[in-house]
Amino acid sequence: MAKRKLADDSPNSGICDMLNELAEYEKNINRSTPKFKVYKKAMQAIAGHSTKITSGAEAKKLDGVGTKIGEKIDEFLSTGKLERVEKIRADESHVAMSLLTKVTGIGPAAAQKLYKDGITSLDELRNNLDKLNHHQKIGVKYLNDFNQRIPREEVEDIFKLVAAGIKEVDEKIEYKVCGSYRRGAATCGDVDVLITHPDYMSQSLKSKSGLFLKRVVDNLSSSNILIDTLSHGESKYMGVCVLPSATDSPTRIHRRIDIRIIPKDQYFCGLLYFTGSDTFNQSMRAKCLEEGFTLNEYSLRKMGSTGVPGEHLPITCERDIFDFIGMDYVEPEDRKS
Ligand code: DCP
Ligand code: MG
Ligand code: MN
Repeated sequence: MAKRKLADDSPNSGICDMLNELAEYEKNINRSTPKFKVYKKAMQAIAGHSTKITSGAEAKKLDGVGTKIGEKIDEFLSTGKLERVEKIRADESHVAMSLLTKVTGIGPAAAQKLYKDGITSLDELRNNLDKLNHHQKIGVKYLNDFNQRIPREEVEDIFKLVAAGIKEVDEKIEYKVCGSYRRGAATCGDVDVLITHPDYMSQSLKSKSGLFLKRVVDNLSSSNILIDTLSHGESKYMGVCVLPSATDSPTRIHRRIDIRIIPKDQYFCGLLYFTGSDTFNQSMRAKCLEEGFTLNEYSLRKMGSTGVPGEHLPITCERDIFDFIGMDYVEPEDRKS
């Protein structure tokens, strides 16, 4: 979810906003994933830097910041703006598409289609709900709420209720909050919950995973913790949650929640994946390929000489995955890029 400001509390939030705007432009208008990733990676490196950056040269010392971005930072620091960003802001299609892609479920392709159909504002979107799928309609309904970051403490409050609801279904279900929360973020875009059960192994009947997840979702829905569904598949639920009015939360903002179930024997690959960050996952997968392994959210496998991956390697903790590929263990808090 790169849709909200990631770095409001960073001393370099101006630079981060600039890079975010360039990233969004590359994604939405130029449809260039490599350039989007370059800007995003630089933005994340700078967002994680705790002191104010005073020159492009200083920024370039950070992993992920190259010469061209260094030059842009110099221009931004000396003039307070960037010519390229000013041009982008004058591009009507970019303005419309950045707005449309703020809605969960509307990606660049859908935004482009809506824009071609003449939809350029949220009011027009609300008047054309028939052009949207279910996920996107819910996205429009809660647009304001979903674009607000969730304070870490609220994630904890939500999770307490979710955990109680999970235990009611089955004491043996194991669960953990992953995503940006597990990486120690002060604010999160959504609540990411991973669950597993000792009776649910990758060899189990597929329907069994659906059963545990469905029972958890049904229970949390009946106690009004989950109040809307974006999608609900065999192993992945995407929905909307809210703290009940009885809790002493000052707000009742609707929050995005994802719940995934992973077979117990694949739990740690799932945990690693779901903890992210997405860019950290990408670089770790790249490292795996270099070392002759293939990693995904279910397994780590050694690539055979014919290019066919072998059996799932035995993994009993996250550290095992790092050990197999000869990479130093990285704590969740440090899994940035
Ligand atoms: N993930 C991934 N690649 C994606 C999407 C997700 O590897 N394209 C993994 C890494 C993410 C995790 O799933 O950390 C959870 O996805 P989120 O979109 O919830 O991302 P975060 O929790 O990291 O950030 P946010 O605070 O925006 O929710
Ligand atoms: Mg998340
Ligand atoms: Mn998520």
